[in-house]
Amino acid sequence: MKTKLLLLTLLLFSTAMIAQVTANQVDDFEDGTRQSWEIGNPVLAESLISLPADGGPDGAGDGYYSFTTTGAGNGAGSKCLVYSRGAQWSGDFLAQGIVAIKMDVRALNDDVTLRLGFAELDSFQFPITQIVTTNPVVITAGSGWQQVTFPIQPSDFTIVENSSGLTAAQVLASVGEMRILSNTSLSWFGENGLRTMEFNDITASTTLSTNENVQDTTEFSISPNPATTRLNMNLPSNLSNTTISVFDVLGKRVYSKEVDALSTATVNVSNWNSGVYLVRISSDEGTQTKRFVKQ
Ligand SMILES: [Ca+2]
Repeated sequence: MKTKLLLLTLLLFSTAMIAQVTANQVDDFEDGTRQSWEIGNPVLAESLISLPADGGPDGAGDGYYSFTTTGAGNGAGSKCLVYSRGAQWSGDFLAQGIVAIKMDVRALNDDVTLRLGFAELDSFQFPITQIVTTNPVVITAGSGWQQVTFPIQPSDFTIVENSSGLTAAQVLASVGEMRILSNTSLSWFGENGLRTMEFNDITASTTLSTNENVQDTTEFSISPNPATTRLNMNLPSNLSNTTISVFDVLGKRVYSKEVDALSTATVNVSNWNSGVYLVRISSDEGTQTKRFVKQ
């Protein structure tokens, strides 16, 4: 009896200590850790997961999370799937007003068909109702970093396993596990096959808009995008000490120019290699970054 009471006390204590999801939290992978994203085998994780310190969407100094499946079998690491259990992606997403999960994603060597999954767990940490986003987001291999938005209203989900009879809304109010998986079918599990999927800035967003950190009147714009010869930029009129910088996907700066007191700027890109670039506008008012594709 005493042992049971002690266990119960420990269980309650540890439950209270579990991190809870918070609106606008971000996993940016700048601290060199997996930030609770696992594949189910800590030893395999050491070889299948890497945490490069450079080469995220912002180039040099932007760390990210990279997972390559073993591509075969049924064990941990074989399927295109990572999960966070009993950590910062647990708790009540609805009460926090979180309506979307946003992240930067890159696929190497094969396309990924991304879905988000959420589950309520029982006291043994087993999932008892599992929901998965009905509409996947397909990331084409080799297309560079893409910012994706997963709406997570209850109606965005399909219940794929249900041993406790919960609704999607009930799961979202008591999440114990969140997962990111690639599967062309609606499934709680990832698909087999050799794939590398990479993540950055996994964000618990309270808005569905695709670019929340820039306001309309202070936003710069790029046209055309993609472009073959000219990159035209419209700059907000309120900026001072403005510098335009362009980086390639490896974080190498390929262009830089001070453009004070200009509302438009044009860069000749006809000699640039095809691919994805990041255009950064730095000024006294702050920094904005957008992706640009050279065809
Ligand atoms: Ca990062």
